[in-house]
Amino acid sequence: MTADFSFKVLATDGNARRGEISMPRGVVRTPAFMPVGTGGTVKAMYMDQVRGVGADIILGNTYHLMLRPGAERVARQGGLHDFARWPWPILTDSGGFQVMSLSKLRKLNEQGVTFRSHIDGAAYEMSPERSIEIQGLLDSDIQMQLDECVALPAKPTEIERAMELSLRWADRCKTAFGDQPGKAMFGIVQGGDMPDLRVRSAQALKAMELKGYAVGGLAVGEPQQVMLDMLEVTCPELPQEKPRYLMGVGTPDDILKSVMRGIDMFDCVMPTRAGRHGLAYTRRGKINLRNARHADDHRPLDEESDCPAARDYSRAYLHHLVKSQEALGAMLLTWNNLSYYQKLMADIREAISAGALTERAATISEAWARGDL
Ligand code: PRF
Repeated sequence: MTADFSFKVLATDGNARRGEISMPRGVVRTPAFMPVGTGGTVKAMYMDQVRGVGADIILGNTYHLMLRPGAERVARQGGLHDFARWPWPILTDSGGFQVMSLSKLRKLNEQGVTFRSHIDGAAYEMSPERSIEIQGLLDSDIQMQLDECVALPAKPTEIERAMELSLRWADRCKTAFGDQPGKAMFGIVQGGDMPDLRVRSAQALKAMELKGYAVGGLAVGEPQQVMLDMLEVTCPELPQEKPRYLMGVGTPDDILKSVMRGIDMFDCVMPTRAGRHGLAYTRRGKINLRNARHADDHRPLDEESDCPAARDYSRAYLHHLVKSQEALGAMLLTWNNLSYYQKLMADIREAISAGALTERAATISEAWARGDL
């Protein structure tokens, strides 16, 4: 642990990097998967369990926390780490993306966004400066610039307008954030599915000399190959010595392929949300515990896992919990899924150090393709 924020590449394998982000609250081993803790909780998980499966950092959301319980209230409670009892690093998203997908009556202009809460219809304003102020009140370790993400497909003029606006907002966020040793503000590359816009966005952000860079505006409706193509044009434009975060991605397959193109950090609701919907991730693919074929199956999800949820409970019991909508069903499956995701990341990191990522990726996807045991 260090007083400042720093990133070190420890090993590379092709374009994939294994590294370490150090900051006062802890070290993040990369490639990293950040469990989503939207409203100050990783749903259906105790923080002990989140830590126990190997998470070094979790994600929180400016949008949700500003609406409820409010950023100033979290600050009065000593910040998000104390409030939620997660003393390790937290990255917060800036709110722009969530405003666009969740709020009502949104209006966006140069100054920022005005919107109404999806909870009670109350009116709010968010500017780049206010987003950074809120992330500071939360005491977030890695803060994100306010950006505009357009869903794909979109018109080239729309994509370009949003990308340029996001660059101006990046500059304002950089000024608002100032110099905070031990913390970081990341810029977000936009540019939709247009390679030339992606390159321009990445180059302009690189010139701002930020402590890290995210790739946004992907996994928003385009085919996987388009996302991968965009990573192939974007990553080479970003500085080698800074962390790269692909926002809101993804499936295990998306993660493997994105790591191989140079991404270091990920977040996604998939393992937590799927867990609450009766879906289990395993080495042999996804298992839908709602299916009647599990009703008399005494086997655990994966007897070789070191996660109790995967190893110690029968599929018959998990099926029963899910069918009866018991809270414990969501809890056990979320635990299993986050454990699976963290194990995947640990395998990826180890394979990079061994210079064997391509082979390991093939082994992993062959096991998925073989299907359930
Ligand atoms: N911008 C922000 N948050 C995000 C995205 C984005 O483009 C995405 C897109 N996949 C997820 N979360 N600020």
